[in-house]
Amino acid sequence: RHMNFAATLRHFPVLPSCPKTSPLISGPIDVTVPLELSLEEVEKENNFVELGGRYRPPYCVARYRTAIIIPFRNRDLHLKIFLHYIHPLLQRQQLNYGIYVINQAGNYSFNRAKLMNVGFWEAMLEETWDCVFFHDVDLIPEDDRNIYICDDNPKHASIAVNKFNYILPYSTCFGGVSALTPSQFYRINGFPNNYWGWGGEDDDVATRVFLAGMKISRPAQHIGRYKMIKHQSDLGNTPNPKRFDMIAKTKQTWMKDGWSTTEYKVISKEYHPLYTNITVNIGTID
Ligand code: UDH
Ligand code: NGS
Repeated sequence: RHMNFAATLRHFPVLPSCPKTSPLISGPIDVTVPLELSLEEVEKENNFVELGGRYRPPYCVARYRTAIIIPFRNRDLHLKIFLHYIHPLLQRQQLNYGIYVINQAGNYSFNRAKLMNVGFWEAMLEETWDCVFFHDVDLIPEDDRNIYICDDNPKHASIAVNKFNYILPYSTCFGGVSALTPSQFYRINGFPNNYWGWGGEDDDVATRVFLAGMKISRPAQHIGRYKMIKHQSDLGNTPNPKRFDMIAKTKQTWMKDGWSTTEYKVISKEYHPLYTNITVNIGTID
């Protein structure tokens, strides 16, 4: 009887479709790093988010369903800042979304691309998402007109990062934040599984996009802006010395190695208030 308006609408049997363009979008966002904020406070800010980091607008039926996959190990501070900014932004975009943190178990060399494949599998097990965003945890979008939906071609979203003075470092760059529909993802056979350590895996994915006969789609320069949170270099993610040889051979490897050949073992799956945490054993190089 005393439910608020949004709660009343949630129980209303037929909701209207959300508008094509959300009226809640406002443009540039001032991103500062709120070091004082605790995770509990970030949870309180976001009390409309459902367990596991899931959300859908309470007052209209979302047109788009987007999963966010975050490759992760030992970046709790970044995750807290990311959640503080990403939840309100995705809600202003009126999306049905879910946040999946794919946490690599153990101290072996990090494998960002393989974690992306795992995240794709695990997210699709829960829901048939329209679009999957592959998202570094330390990149914070600075404009909410950068809509978290997919395009006709695989999308590279983080095109203007403060670290590179807001300029795309090279034309085939596909690192940081990218987005593919499931069918685009299948067409490129997902991400490579064998890039252990830093570098090159995103270039391999860009080559897959071209080999599969697609192009890279990008938002406008003034909209695809991101702030990268500064950090020390990680343990277990030193530059991979084999990466240059590997990216020269993508044409021979992409059909054999990809999402369909990803082997892993889920160690735990936890539904936290603002994200689903999936800890996985993805093995190690040989
Ligand atoms: N990541 C982790 N933990 C790690 C390593 C990476 O969570 O230990 C994730 C995280 O989501 C990060 C992403 O993988 O945003 C990419 O990591 P990265 O180290 O490739 O890129 P990042 O942008 O740092 O964080 C750039 C430093 C480049 C090092 C230069 C080596 N020559
Ligand atoms: C290229 C790397 C990419 C990387 C990009 C930007 O040189 O993996 O730099 O790096 N390719 C190779 O090493 C072959 S960044 O400074 O953002 O970490 O994404």
